[in-house]
Amino acid sequence: MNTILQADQSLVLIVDDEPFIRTQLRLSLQCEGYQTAEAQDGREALTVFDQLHPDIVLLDAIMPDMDGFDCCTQLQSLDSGKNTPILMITGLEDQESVDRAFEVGAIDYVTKPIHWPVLRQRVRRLIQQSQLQQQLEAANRELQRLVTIDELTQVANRRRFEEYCAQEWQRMAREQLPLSLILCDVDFFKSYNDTYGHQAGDRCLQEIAKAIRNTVKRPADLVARYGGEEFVVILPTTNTEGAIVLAETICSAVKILAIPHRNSQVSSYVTISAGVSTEIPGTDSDFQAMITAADRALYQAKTEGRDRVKP
Ligand code: GH3
Ligand code: MG
Ligand code: MG
Ligand code: MG
Repeated sequence: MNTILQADQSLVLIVDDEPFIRTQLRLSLQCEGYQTAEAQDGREALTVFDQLHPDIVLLDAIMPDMDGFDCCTQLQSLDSGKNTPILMITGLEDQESVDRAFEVGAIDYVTKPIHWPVLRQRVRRLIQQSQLQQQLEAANRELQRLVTIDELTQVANRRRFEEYCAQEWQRMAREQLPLSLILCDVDFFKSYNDTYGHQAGDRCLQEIAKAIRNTVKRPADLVARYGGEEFVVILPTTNTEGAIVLAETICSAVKILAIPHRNSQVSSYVTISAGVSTEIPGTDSDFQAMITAADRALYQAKTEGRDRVKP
């Protein structure tokens, strides 16, 4: 194994059992400005790959111990290997070998003796394509984040809530299990803004969102910002009693943040009120009635004095 590491050049992993071919490839690639790493069989290639995460693998087919086909299969099964182009370089020209190389996931295939002008173009193109692919995937992830996450509080947004609620409504309908909803609203928040300013109001919402998120722990539960100072929690497979217990815990978690609110009429700290509703969904209905019920319960909590939970 021979490695030269520099910061900003693509790394090519050369895998071949013949030292002469490795040397020839190494020198040619280094002339082009690539970094190189080497392995002399499939097994060593897996180890080097795992350590160095190369940008491309040039893989010989026939090698002792683990051949190129098996090595290619194993690289493809690695999380970090799925997106790395593997170019097979081999003396085998029969149809079966070519077919097999593509079946195990090689992205391209060149035969020996190596025709260097062709190989250098292929290496360059494959690395460019793979980098472009990675940029696209990163942009896609960011887009997905932007359309589903509330920018201020970093919990799910209203759109994600509607989508997830519809999905879980159908799932609970199929399994005939209860779906619960907690709708939370900050008490006297208008006067909080009036007293401490809108920016302090924003920070307050961020802290409340974090407190709710830290309280809601099951992977299937979803916390979302429903509107201005309202948050909603979806609880699949949860009955009313369970939802009330969690709603009480959320209210306490917000209260013990001890965010001063000198103009609240119920406490010297920021508090929230919560409405809880539960349904065993039917396949022919939707979740709107459950939201209306939670909203009604929230209104009840407000009129009965705030800083409380109502089913
Ligand atoms: P109640 O106890 O009845 O809920 O009273 P309230 O004052 O909380 O209710 P109201 O609906 O009158 O006021 C809600 C306030 O929340 C008004 C609005 O300016 C504020 N608000 C909504 N979204 C945001 C936000 O993103 N940032 C800040 N700082 N304030 C917000
Ligand atoms: Mg060989
Ligand atoms: Mg409100
Ligand atoms: Mg409010």
